[in-house]
Amino acid sequence: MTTLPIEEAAALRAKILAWAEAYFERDAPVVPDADYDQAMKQLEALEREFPDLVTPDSPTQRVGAAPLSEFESVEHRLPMLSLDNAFSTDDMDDFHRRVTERLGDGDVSYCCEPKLDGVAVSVVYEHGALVLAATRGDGTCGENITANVRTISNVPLMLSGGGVPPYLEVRGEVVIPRDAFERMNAQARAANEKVFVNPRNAAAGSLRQLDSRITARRPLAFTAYSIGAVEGDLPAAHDAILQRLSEWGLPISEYMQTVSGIVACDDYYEALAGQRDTLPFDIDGIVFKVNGMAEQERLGCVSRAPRWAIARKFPAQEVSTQLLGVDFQVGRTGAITPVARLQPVFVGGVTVSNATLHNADEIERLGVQVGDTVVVRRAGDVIPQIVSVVEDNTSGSSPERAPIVFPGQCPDCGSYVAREEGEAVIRCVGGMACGAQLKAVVRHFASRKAMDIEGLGDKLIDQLVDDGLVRSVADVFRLSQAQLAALERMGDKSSENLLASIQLSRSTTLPKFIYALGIREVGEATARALANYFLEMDALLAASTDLLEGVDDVGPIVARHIRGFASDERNQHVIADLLALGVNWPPVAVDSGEGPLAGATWVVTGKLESMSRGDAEQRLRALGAKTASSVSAKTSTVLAGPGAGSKRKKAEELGISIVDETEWLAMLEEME
Ligand code: 9MJ
Repeated sequence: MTTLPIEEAAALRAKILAWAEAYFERDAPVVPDADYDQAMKQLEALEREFPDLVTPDSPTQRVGAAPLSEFESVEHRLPMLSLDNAFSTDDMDDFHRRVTERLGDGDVSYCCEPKLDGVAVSVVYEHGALVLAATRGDGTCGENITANVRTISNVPLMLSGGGVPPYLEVRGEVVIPRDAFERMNAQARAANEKVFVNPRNAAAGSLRQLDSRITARRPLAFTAYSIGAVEGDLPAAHDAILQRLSEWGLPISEYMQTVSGIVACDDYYEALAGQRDTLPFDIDGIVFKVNGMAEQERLGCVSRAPRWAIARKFPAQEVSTQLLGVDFQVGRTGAITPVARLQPVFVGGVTVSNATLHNADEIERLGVQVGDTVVVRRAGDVIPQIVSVVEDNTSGSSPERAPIVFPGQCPDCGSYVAREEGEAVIRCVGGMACGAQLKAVVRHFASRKAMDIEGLGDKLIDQLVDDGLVRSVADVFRLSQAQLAALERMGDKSSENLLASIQLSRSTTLPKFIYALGIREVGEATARALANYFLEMDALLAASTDLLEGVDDVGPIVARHIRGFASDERNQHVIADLLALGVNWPPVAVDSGEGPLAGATWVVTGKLESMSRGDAEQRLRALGAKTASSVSAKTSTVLAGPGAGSKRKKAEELGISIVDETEWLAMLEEME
C-alpha cells in the first residue's frame, strides 16, 4: 500500500513535533540532531513539492528564515509601557493610596505576578495566526523579530479554541529557564565558546540574531502577561483575560494570583521572595496590577508608566566588587578550582566573599586580574560566579593589578598537576595521598545524602586527616572514643555522640553506599539506577563498560569512570574494609510493581523533616509505588513538605490528593 503525500506529511510533522518537544521543552533529546534534521528535510521537500500541504503550525514554519541584514522598525499601535518601581512596603502603601484616591474606593483587587527578568516582546495575531512580533524598543517603536519569535517552541503559531479576536496583540516576556541556561553555558564552556553572563543577556542575544536558525537552537520560553491593541471582545478583568489567552494556547505564569488589598500584596511578595532561589527562572521582583480593566482605564498613565501597576523590586542578583585575590581549592577528584576572594558584597540576599572562577580557560576568557572590579552574580541556588570585569578597570591603569597564575603543583600536597585531553580542568595526580582530596572525599562520604554521619563536620574531618587518624574512608569506622575525645574541642559527650552516629550510619542502603564512594559523575540518581540494576555491589564492580551503559542515566563517560574506579585495587580494598567493618544494607527491593502502593505514582516535594526527599522516594518505591518528579494527571498522590510551591499548586488544581509528612509517616507505619 502506498502512502499519500498528505499522510506522509502528517506523520513527519507529528514525529518532528514530538522530538522538538523532548528537545526544547524537556531538554531531553530522544534522537540525535542528525535524525531530526533529516526528517525536517524530508518534510520541507514534501511541502515544496505540494505547497498545499503546508499548515500554519508545521514545524517547517518555525525554523529560521534566511538571515536578515537588519531588523525593520515597527511602530506599536499602543505604546509598550514600562513600570514604576517600589522598593518597600511604604512604597506599596503610597501606590495603594494613589490608586484608592483616584478610584474613590478602598477595596481594590490586585493581580500579582512574578516579574520575569527577560526581554519584553509584543506578538500580534490576526484571525488567530501569528503575523508579527516586535521588541519593546523605546516603547513607541520596536524591531520586527517575527522570524525569531516564530522559533520559540511555546509560542503558538496559530491560536486554538473559539472566540479569538480578529486582531489581538499579546505582550509578554521571553526568558531562558535557569537549568537550560546552565546547560547551555556548560556546553559552551566545554567547547571553549562564548558563555553568557546571565539568562537575560542570553535571551536578549538570542532574540537579536539576524539569522533565526541560531535563535531556533536557543532554549527560549515565552510568558504572556498583558495585551496591547485588540479588536474584539475580551473579559473585563486582567486575570480573566490571561486565563482566556491560556485557553487559546498562550503560556501564562502559573504563579499568578489575584488578591484583595495591599496587605495581601505584601504577603504575596514575601511568599514569592522566599521561593525566588528555587524558581525555574530568574525574576527581579513582583508586578502588582489593578485587576479590573475599567479601573485600569480610569487610572490611565503618567508619562510612560501606567498608574494601575507597580513593580516591587528584589535585591539585586548582580553587583560589582573588587577581586582581592585567588585561592586554589582541590576537590574530591583532584580538580583544582580557582576561587575568587572578594571584597564582601550583598548580592541575591546574602553577603558573598567568595566566588568560583571555574578554570583557567574561564580566567582567560574573562581577562580578569587581581585588583579588578568585577561583577558578581548570585542567582538561584547556583554558587556565586564572576561574570564579567567592569570595563573601566581592564585598561591596566589600576596599580595593584596582578595576573592570576595557575599553580604548577598541587597547592596542598605538591604533587604534579595534569590536564586531561579535551578537559578544561587541571587535576592534582596525588589521589588519596593528597590531604585536600582525602578531606573532600571524606566530607562527601559523611554527607547527608551519602552515609549521613551526623556530627562529622568539616573542621573535624580536617583534624582527623591532618592527624593521620583517617587515611581512607574506612578509617572512619575504626575511630575509638579515646582518639576522638583527645581531639581539639571534643569532650567525652560529643565524642560519644559522634561514635553513636558513626555506628548508626553502618546500616545504610546500597544506593547511598554507591553514592558515598564518590565515583566521578555518579550522583544520587545514577547511584540509585545502578543499585536497582545490579542489586549487589559485587555485580556492579565486575560490570563491563558495555553492561554499565545499559543502565538508565549511564553514558560512555560515566561507564568509564565507574570501570576505572572498580578496577583500582585501592578502591577494592577500601570497599572490602568497609564491609568488614560492618557497613551493611538491606537487599534492594526489586521494582516488581508489587506492594501496598503498586500502581500508584507519587511525587515528593518541599522539605521533609524526618528524611531526605530521596529517602522518601526510595521508601515509596520499596512499597511498590512509582515516583515522578513532576505532577501530572497520572500522579496519584503528592507528599508535600513545607516550601512545596508550584507542584502543590498544580496538584490542587488537578484535584490530586496531597499528604503532609505526619500523614505520610502514619501511612508508613501501617504499611511497612
Ligand atoms: C514581567 N516582566 O514579568 C509586566 N511583567 O505589565 C509582568 N511585566 C508589565 N507584567 C505592563 N508580569 C507592563 C509591563
